[in-house]
Amino acid sequence: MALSLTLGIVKPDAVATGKTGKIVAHLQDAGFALRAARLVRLTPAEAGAFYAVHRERPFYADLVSFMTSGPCLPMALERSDAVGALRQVIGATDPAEAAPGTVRKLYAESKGRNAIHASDSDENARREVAFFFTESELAGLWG
Ligand code: IDP
Ligand code: MG
Repeated sequence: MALSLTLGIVKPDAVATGKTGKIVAHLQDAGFALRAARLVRLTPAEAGAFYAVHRERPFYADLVSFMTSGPCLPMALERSDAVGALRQVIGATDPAEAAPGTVRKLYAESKGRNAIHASDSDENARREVAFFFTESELAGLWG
């Protein structure tokens, strides 16, 4: 299958507890190449826009508060079937339900503070990668 890109984010809980390196290594061991990455402290407006699809959900305010609580690490990740593969590698939203060996089973604290984000479709991956990275940062990966 052709190579594709997806967006991952090491979330503020995992950055604050020093798990960034282990999570990046886990993703690389799973066949992902890191094509762009930057530590950022999101503003409430940025986090709110990124998660706008969830704005009617009861956890939205907590999610925006959590995602702005400290730096996070957005990453453009490349692999064959990148979107589907990253969802497999991160595991279920709630670490209590995540399969053994997944990033969330290994590193997440709770359903809200769950260590990592991953795009859920190719369309959203394109939007989310473009949310954080410019074309020049992506070095022509997407023509
Ligand atoms: P996903 O990250 O596995 O795609 P989504 O349903 O898209 O899960 O939710 C986005 C994020 O919102 C989750 O990763 C988690 O941080 C938070 N979240 C989702 N559901 C809940 C909940 O029931 N309680 C608290 N936080 C939640
Ligand atoms: Mg989601």
